[in-house]
Amino acid sequence: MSPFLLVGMDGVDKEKVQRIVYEMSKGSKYFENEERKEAFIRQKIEHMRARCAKLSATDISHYQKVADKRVAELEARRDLSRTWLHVDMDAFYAAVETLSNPSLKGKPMAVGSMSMISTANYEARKYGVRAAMPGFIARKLCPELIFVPVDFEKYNHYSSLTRKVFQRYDPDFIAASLDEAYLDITEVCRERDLSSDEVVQLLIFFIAKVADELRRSVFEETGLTCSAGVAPNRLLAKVCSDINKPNGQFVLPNDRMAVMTFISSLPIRKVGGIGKVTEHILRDVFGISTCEEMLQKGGCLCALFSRSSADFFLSVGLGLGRTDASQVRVRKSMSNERTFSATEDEVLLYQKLGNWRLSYQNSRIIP
Ligand code: DCP
Ligand code: MG
Repeated sequence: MSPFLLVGMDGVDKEKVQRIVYEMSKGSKYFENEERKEAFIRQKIEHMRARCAKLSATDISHYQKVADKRVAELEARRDLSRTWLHVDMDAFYAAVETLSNPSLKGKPMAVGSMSMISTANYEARKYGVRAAMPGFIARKLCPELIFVPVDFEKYNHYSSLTRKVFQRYDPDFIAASLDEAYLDITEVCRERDLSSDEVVQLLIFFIAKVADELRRSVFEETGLTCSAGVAPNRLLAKVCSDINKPNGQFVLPNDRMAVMTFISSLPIRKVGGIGKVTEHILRDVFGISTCEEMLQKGGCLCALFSRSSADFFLSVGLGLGRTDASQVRVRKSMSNERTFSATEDEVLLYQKLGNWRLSYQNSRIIP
């Protein structure tokens, strides 16, 4: 899934969208809950600011040394030997629905219902319509919006067609969801005599050809477009696949300078794992809005966050991410998501949970 809620929403009148969303959700349970969450975050920010203000000069110098040491350790583990490709289908459910009903082409449409929509095509996004928005708000933003109900069987079918293509590039590709996957294309590049010794521009050119060919095969075999990002690790590949979406690609070569330049102005929210809350905290407590600033504020981050969180932030500042081979992964959990209209009916909720538990017990688990 894409981390950017606003992909395809350039040029949208954001103020108008915000006003309509505000007016239509004001007073609802959802709205009250959002307000509660915001109050909690504000409190957390105040608390962290107070902790920051209490740090003495000695504390600051101590944590700066801690940060410098961790940055050096992380840098020493930088791996530029692999080439990862992240592929993400464009407006997936909506594109599949348009394939089976071409009359939808060019018209604003959303997959879902008046209570909740799963995604919207790029025509609808121009009006501010997006995934996880109640359909009645979407209709207000775009009165001619067409609704199509979800059909998971269809999405599973098309997903398996895309996976047949991915498998040809990396038999151990990692499927992150129905519409996205990570492929280690190091071997494919090697077979084509592309090595990291090539001049960077040449390397970009040849890798782009591989990505282009993969996307073309997906289109030929499914009729659907996708976007791709290529980078030395999975975290960056995912960021890259969103840059030229839809139906585009971006290659970041396996070169430290290129990575550091890329990361220097990258807004932190573009990085998987940094959501709305973390973005808010990092901005309001530390004044961090780009990945590079994670390194500049490294001392404060080490002082206020746990070791694992601070390490994650510092590694983002260095443009590091996972490069390890995909292993056969054992399923550790299962989840299912359904959207209800507001209810306080406990009996109904327990009944639903019971039904799902039974259907899971009967389902086959493929690790
Ligand atoms: N999806 C969903 N609920 C969400 C987000 C997504 O049910 N909150 C479903 C519908 C999407 C599919 O998952 O079609 C893939 O999600 P993406 O985030 O990749 O969104 P799209 O593929 O629709 O659009 P794009 O990737 O072009 O931004
Ligand atoms: Mg997608």
